[in-house]
Amino acid sequence: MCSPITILVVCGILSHLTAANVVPRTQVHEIDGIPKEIPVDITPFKKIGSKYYFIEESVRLNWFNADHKCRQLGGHLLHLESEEEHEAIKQHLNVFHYWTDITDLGQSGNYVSTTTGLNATFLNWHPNQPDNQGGKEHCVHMWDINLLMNDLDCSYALRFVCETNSPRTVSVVVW
Ligand SMILES: *[C@@H]1O[C@H](CO)[C@@H](O)[C@H](O)[C@H]1NC(C)=O
Ligand SMILES: [Ca+2]
Repeated sequence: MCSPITILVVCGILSHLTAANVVPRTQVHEIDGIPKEIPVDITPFKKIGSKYYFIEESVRLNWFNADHKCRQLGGHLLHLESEEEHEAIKQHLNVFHYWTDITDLGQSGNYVSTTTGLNATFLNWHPNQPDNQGGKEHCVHMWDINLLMNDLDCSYALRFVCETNSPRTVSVVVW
């Protein structure tokens, strides 16, 4: 004899077993980037080379505010990693002053990337830089026609480039 409650429990188990017999098949794929056919809006970032950037051409900010603006957009200041990346981004820049994510505010002469919190690994200094002119140049920008690096007073208002993580696409197929 079953009480109504027992029957409910048994029926619950039976339906669970029945459902468990039909094991859905799943496959998970993870790929770099976003397939063209998937309409993902990544503005204001755009892909240049293999990374994603936002180039601020109209507003000029000091280094701290530029860093803040990039974070608000879900990114960080430009984090250059190679000569190849430097060449790619240069083609898209219109003037000769853009902040990067590098600073030696923590310890003069020790250039750190605020993206990684570690020593900057790619530094392509303009000739005779960094010179820490007047003892108050602690933020790094890309400068002059070749957009090479120079240390500059962090309070100067410059254009800047933000960068965001490269998107990855994860698909789950169930059938
Ligand atoms: C970072 O660079 C400084 C010299 O500029 C060096 O003293 C320090 O050990 C480096 N830190 C790491 C984690 O490599
Ligand atoms: Ca300088």
